[in-house]
Amino acid sequence: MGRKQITGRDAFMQLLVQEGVTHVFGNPGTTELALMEVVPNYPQIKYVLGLQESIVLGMADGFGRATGQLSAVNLHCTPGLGHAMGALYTAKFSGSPILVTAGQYEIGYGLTEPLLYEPLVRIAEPLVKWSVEVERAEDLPRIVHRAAKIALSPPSGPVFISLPGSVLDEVTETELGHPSRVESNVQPTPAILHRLAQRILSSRSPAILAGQELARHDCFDLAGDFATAIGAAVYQESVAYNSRFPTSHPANMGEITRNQHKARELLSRHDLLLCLGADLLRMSPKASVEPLPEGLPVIHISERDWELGKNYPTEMAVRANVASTLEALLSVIRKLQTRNDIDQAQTRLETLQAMNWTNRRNNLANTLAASDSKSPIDADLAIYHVVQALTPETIVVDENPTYANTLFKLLPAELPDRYFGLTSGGLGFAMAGAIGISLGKPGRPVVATIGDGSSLYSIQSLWTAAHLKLPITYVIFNNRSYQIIKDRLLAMRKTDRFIGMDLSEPYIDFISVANGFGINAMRITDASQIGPAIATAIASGKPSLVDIAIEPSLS
Ligand SMILES: Cc1ncc(C[n+]2csc(CCOP(=O)(O)OP(=O)(O)O)c2C)c(N)n1
Ligand SMILES: [Mg+2]
Repeated sequence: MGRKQITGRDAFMQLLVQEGVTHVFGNPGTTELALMEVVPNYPQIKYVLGLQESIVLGMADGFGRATGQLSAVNLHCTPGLGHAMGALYTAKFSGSPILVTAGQYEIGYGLTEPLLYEPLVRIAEPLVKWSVEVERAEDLPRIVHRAAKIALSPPSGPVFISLPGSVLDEVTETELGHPSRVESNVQPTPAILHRLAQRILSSRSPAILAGQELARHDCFDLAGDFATAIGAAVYQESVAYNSRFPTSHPANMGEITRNQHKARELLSRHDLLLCLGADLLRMSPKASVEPLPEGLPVIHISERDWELGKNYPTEMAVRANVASTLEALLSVIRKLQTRNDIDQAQTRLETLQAMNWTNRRNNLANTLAASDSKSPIDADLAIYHVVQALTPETIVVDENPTYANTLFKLLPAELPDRYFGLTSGGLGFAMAGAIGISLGKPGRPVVATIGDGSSLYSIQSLWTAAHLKLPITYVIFNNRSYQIIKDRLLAMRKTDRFIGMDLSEPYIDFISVANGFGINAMRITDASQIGPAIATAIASGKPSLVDIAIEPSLS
């Protein structure tokens, strides 16, 4: 494409097309009108309206997590960016490659401090990989291409571009250039692979911490073969960003958890920790012990260099693509393994099987299947019935603070895109994220299991799901409270004087709320109704909401 006269707004849209952007998630205001004027001229890009900016960003985050592809967001200047900040914080941890943009006043006019004005770059800056304001239309190609390159290069993540109206309306003569992609599928040198293999083979009881990058690089089979070859126990990293390792693998031992004492106890059984594309034990509240036993040697392979050697000494820290590294490493290990190594790995695997995920899942499922139903419904039993009703291709999006642990124990997850969960700890992702995930995985049913409290941070996402007629089933675990906060007040502060933790008086009528947004909804008070309700909702291919009356319990 040669030099040509073009407006800033057209240049911006054409650059998005060039960069492969298929979706712009937005919420428009006056400062976005220059873009809204030309959006209809680019039908290859779908504009997805969210009714609050945290939802807009959450949808883009879901899309990024489901596809790994670049998307764009267009927010309404200062208040819009402000609303989106919590969701931007979440997207930072999910690593979604998003070009976040906001409309800004004409360059210079902000000096008079009109309504809605504040410099935007410094607001977004702490949460993005690059934050910039475009000052001249002729800079748009360089800025958009650079921003896309930064967003997509590992560690991927959101970037921010402030778009002043005067730049979008400027006519410029410029070349649009071309996208650049950083080839980051790198693996260690043969010498390093050899050292890694020898070190791993010297271990008598290795453990693997399986992390988000295994799903991102779609290498579950390979990771499974690797764990089998070395006879390692596999724990799933402490934050459930996504599915992290096939649950049916005999060495899958379940979640490492964010309980420092438990993680430490589990890891103390091992003489080497292999952290594969995972965070090394990202925790939540403080505890009296470190989750990593002192002196436990660590090998960490990750493309996110910030995570390497971050909190703990690491014997071998390798910045590389986890999939190609495991592939190369496995073949070196197979060459170096003695008969004795192979036998010992096999013996370790056999020992693990008695207590592996599958075994414990079967025990728990049998107990729950035999348990009596009561009303309101026991949460574990409700999760069991939801899980039993899922089809294999269903994607689960979860934001269920108290009950997520039961879900991990019961949900079979063989595929990297089976499950998407918490990334930052901030609530409000799942209602909106389910929409982005559904857009990114057309044809796949999505079931979003969400706490009543969590759902209300972004409940008007229901409208976008209805508007786009997406096959999403929202399942509300309705215990009429912020149960986890109550549990923690009791456990950590030894008091049960609960102020600000009940969602009753008035009772929130989710059926009316859902109906009001154009969504079919059903209230469930008996566990036996759960399976049929979920199955019907999934089969309908339409958005729906299932509100389950859950027994609030103080555990
Ligand atoms: C944005 C945000 N605000 C507040 C919190 C604190 N918080 C964590 S869990 C929780 C309660 C969630 O309630 P609900 O979804 O009903 O789950 P339950 O605890 O009842 O299982 C709250 C308020 C948070 N993590 N993020
Ligand atoms: Mg609740």
